[in-house]
Amino acid sequence: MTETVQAPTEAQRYVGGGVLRKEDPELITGQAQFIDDIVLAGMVWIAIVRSPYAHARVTSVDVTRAREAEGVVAAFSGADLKDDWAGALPCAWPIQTMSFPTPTDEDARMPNHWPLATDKVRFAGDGVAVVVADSRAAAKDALQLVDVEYEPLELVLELEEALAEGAPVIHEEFGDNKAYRWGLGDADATQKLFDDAPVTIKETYWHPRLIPNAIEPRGVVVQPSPAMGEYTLWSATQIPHILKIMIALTLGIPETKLRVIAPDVGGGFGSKLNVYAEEAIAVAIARRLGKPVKWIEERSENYLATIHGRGVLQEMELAASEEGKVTAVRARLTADFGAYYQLVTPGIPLLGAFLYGGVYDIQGYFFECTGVFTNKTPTDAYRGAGRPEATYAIERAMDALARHVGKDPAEIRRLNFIPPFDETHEIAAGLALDSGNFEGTLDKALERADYEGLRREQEERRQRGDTKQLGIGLSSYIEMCGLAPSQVLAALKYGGGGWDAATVRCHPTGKVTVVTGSSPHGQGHVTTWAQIAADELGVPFEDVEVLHGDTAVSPLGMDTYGSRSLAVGGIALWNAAQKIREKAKVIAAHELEVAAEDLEWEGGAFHVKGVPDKTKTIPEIAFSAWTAHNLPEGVEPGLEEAHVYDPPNFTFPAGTHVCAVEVDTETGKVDVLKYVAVDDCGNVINPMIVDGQVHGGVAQGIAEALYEEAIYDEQGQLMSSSMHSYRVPSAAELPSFVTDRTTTPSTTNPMGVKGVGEAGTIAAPPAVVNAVIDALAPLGVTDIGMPTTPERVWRAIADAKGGTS
Ligand code: MCN
Repeated sequence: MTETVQAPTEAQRYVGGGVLRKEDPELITGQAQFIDDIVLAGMVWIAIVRSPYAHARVTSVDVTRAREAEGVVAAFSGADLKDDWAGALPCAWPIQTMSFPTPTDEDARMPNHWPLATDKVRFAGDGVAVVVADSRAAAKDALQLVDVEYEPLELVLELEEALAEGAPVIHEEFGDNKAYRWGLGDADATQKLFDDAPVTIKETYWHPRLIPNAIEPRGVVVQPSPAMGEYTLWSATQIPHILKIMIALTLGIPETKLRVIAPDVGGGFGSKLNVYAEEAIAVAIARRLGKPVKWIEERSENYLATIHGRGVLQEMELAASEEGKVTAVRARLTADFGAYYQLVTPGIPLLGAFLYGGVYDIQGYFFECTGVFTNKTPTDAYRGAGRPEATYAIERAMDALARHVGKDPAEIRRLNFIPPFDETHEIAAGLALDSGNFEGTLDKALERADYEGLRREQEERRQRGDTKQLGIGLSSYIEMCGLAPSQVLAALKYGGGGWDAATVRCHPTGKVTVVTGSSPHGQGHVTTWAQIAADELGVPFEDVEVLHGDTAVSPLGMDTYGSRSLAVGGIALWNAAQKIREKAKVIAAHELEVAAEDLEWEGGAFHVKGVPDKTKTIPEIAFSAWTAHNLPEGVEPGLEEAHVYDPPNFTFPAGTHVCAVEVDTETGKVDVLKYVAVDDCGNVINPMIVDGQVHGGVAQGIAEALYEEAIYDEQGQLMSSSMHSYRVPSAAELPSFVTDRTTTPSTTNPMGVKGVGEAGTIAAPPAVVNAVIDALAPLGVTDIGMPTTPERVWRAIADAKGGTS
């Protein structure tokens, strides 16, 4: 696991430089091909009849009237399609209750999730029938002609009521609504540390349900080839490779007969890391009718039928000494899984399970999570997935501890940081961190934020009794990304591997094709992969073409999520490029009539040691390898290499974010005045892309802290069901972010890189909420729930004042 880390050298012309994104000209001139741009001859449209009830028995579904409507080609109920499925929709992470030193439940419960419900509906939006028509409008109009009779059932929406004795049961076969209970750590040893601690902190935090808002909603197009029994499925997905396997299994189609293409995809943020009912239904209809089928999600459907994120209740405890040195952390979660499992629903809490101790040097650790079914849209991965929850809990609790022992939030963090390390460091939760310098990120963030200046201004406002108070919030985070070593995934009961693949093809004309198993949907892999290949092969950046997202072109891959692509897929590419260099070196030595050991790679070419002008470049060798006129004995023609990389460990990016807010104590309005993000993602391939990733992530994190929340009424209807009522912030609500970096190369991989795709979303919520509480601490406010809307802030002030304001 200790490969030598290569920091970018001067000879590397592209890595580390702010190369402009190759993919942008196409995207910003309207030439990209998104799913809705795909139009096939003879194509029919589908639309889904969705339940208006959150919990009801389906007593009858009659599609007769819909079938007779103008433009309608067919209509099917869930029962009509029952035999089309070889299996239910997949859940790839069937968590079993694991043994740990407290009582355990039986194995995890795996409810069947059929593409269309037949017996009962379990959330408002659950599909019950599908209409097929020759236009989108005709399909949509005919939805009203499907006659469905429901027998409404009592419903459960809140976690506590779902777990209560005698609660209505969503999946009756299980007898109650508990999905699983899973734990980590030594409960007794941790309890002892709590018993011995002079200071303990116990806080409760709620992570609201969030609705992912990719700029492009989901969509599917299926082209069947009935004579061959073959299907091409285009989907606005993050995971074409995983989708292919899962659709093959759900529909009983041989995997060899299915090709999945992710065209240009307008963002996903985790919500397109899934296998959705509509994907399976579209293939089923294409198979039945032998016609191309299309479905495009509407934004309001996106709110109901695409997964939600978070929805987690946390009980967070710290044990500490009198001066605030933390000895133990205990976190207990209750997670709202919604009505069904989607692809990785049960695994989301586990992605944070190891990180509730944050960047702090603690001895005792205990985590447990209870997953709960409710009559709401299923939850699953949303940017950060499990890690924002962990970071929020520990960073809020550290501020609570600082207030308790009378220390500055920066001081309490310094007292507790794991000291800098550049070799593996094991933490109490059992992870082996790759490298870290947490205090380094704090120092830089405080300096960039002018922390002392901010504290001075805060004091002045307090002295003056200003109605607008200043608050300063810190968040020092760590995440595990680069998902993941396959063996670790096995231990966590995940159904797939964590490797990724790349192929490098050097063409005789000197051009290079990189085929990657990652599937970017906004992250810029076409650019950063080209930077890596250009430097490793000594070719111009412009000469590298990166292909992705089509299982016929890149058959091997594990796709893009968990900030894994660079640390896994990028390293696969790096390794494939090394294999090219190894083969090229043998050919170069042969042509230059020297031993391979006499060659050195310098400035993007092979040189004979001591004879600098005797050189061979990769494009020259690619041509020789193609003509094959003069190859050394045993060397095959052509210059193409592939590599599949399974990482030995996660990578652990970290950082400190500082947020300064102004809180209007009369109205409760919060304005973010300053936001400084200092992130450490190891060596950086493209600083501009990294900054962009941080910007987007921080915006989403601030949105969670201040604005966004899925709200249901007591009948289980989503009230925040459009962009009018679900508050996605725009640039106008956000300050200009200051981004900076420290560099602690990862020791896990040869490029020393760590992921960055989720850093901002993970770090921002506690930085913002800590700032809001910090502003109001002199008024006695110690807690405000997310999102900290003006109303919540105003009420917190009123409560602290004893109910008057
Ligand atoms: N990078 C770099 N140097 C580093 C780390 C990363 O130059 N040290 C570059 C990478 O080469 C890549 C980008 O930054 O071009 C992100 O890399 P990485 O951290 O490996 O993350 P992934 O590519 O695996 O992206 C997944 C991550 C996740 S999990 C979510 S959710 C998310 C995100 O990326 N969703 C996004 N960023 C998004 N950005 C956009 N525009 N749209 C989404 O849906």
